Amino acid sequence: MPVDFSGTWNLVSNDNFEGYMVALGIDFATRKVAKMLKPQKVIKQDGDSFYIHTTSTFRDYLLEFKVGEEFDEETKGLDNRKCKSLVTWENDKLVCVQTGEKKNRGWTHWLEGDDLHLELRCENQVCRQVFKRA
Ligand code: YOG
Repeated sequence: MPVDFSGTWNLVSNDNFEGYMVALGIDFATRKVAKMLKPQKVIKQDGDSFYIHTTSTFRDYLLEFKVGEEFDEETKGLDNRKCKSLVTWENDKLVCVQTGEKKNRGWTHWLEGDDLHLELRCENQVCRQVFKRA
């Protein structure tokens, strides 16, 4: 049985989100608001097609992609950069590399027990988020 990330997930912990946002160049006032948020993720997975909608009271971000197919990503409402993104499977982990202005940018999703994990990387910063099913 392949791993299935589908569902509605609520953020329960968010380690070093501040460092990740600083690495992305997010200004102080925006960071102050953003770190108070408890985002929710709605994930729809159909084979290798993904829909990941991250929502909050402040901004939301929708990403749709197919595993193994590079796409143009514009991080609208986040840091507003353009990158070439590619998501691949590494065993049961979903790994995204976001090639662009920022070095070492990307993220990894995996399941651990009943929890959804997300590691967000930019330059030398790593943010670790954990979500539980809503
Ligand atoms: O997830 O790309 O699931 O896209 C990263 C926030 C905060 C806005 C959130 C809004 C980066 C202000 C998306 C937070 C900080 C701060 C809720 C992470 C930038 C700006 C949208 C992400 C992947 C994997 C799918």
